[in-house]
Amino acid sequence: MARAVTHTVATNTGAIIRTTDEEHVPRMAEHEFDPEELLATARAAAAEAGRLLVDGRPERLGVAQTKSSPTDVVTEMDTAAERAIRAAILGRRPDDGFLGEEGGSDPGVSGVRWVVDPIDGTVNYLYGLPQWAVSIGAEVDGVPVAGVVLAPQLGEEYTAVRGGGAWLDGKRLQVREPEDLSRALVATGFGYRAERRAVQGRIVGGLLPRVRDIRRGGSAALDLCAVAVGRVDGYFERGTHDWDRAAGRLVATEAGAVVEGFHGAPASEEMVLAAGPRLFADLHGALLDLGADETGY
Ligand code: LIP
Repeated sequence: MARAVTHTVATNTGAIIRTTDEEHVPRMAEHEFDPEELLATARAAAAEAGRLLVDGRPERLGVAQTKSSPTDVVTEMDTAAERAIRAAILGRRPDDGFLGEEGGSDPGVSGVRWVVDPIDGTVNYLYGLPQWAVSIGAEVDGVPVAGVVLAPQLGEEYTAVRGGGAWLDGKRLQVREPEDLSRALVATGFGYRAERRAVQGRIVGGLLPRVRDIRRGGSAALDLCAVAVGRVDGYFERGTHDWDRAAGRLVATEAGAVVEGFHGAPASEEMVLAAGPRLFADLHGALLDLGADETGY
C-alpha cells in the first residue's frame, strides 16, 4: 500500500497543519512548505556564516560604515556574512523572499520570507566579545515557522519550529517563572541614539529597585533565547528590528514565553517584551508605571 504523503500547510490564519488528507490541501492552504526543511536550510546557512565570521575575522577589524548614529556600526564582516547567507538560502530556494539587516529586502513569490541578521550584537563582535549571533528566521505570511540563533563563540545553537518546541543543542527549552517581579532577573538593551538612551536609562533606573537585577547582553536574539533557556526571567527593549527578533521570538514563544509589545500589540520596534505568562503581566505593569510606553523617545 502506497505510503500516504504528509503535507505541511499553512492555513490563512497562520496555523500549521500536517495532513495526509489530499482534499484538505487545496481548500486550506495557499502555501506548501515543510518547516523542518526550512529549519535545515537556515541551520546550514547559519553554520556557513558562523565559520566565515570566526575564521575570516580580520585581526584588526574596523568600522566600514555607520547607520542611524555614529555608534550604529557595520563591519565588512556583517555584509560578507549576509551575502553568504543570501546565496546559501536563495541558491536552494530561489522563489523565496529575503529581508536582511545589511541588504534590503526582496518579496519573493513562494510566500516564504527569510528574515536575517548576519551578526546580531555587532558591537560585541567588533570588540571581540563572544555575545553575538547569526539569526535566521523563516516566515510564511508573516507567521514565524522556523528559526535558528547560532552563537559560534559560545558554541551554542538555538532552534525552533512552530508547534515543534524550542531546542538548545538537543535539549528542549522551557521558560522560568520567578516567584514574583522582585525575584526576576531581567535583560534589556539600549538604542544607538543618545536621546533614546537617556530615557531608557531612566526607565531601567526606575525598574532596578523592583527586580532582582538587570542584564545587558548586547544581542536581542540572544536575550530572547536567554528567556527561553531560563538564563534570565524576562527581556524588554525599544528599538529592535524585525531581523533582531525574528528567530529569537519563535525560540522564546516555543519555550512558553509571551513575546509581545504593550497593550496586547505584536512585538515591534516600539517594544518587545518577553517573559513567562505570569511575569509578563507584572513586568508589563511596571514598565507602564515607568512610562516605557510613551512615544517620542
Ligand atoms: C543590536 C540588538 C540589541 C540592541 C543593540 C543592537 P545589532 O542589534 O540586538 O538588542 O540593544 O543596540 O541594536 O545592531 O547588533 O544587529
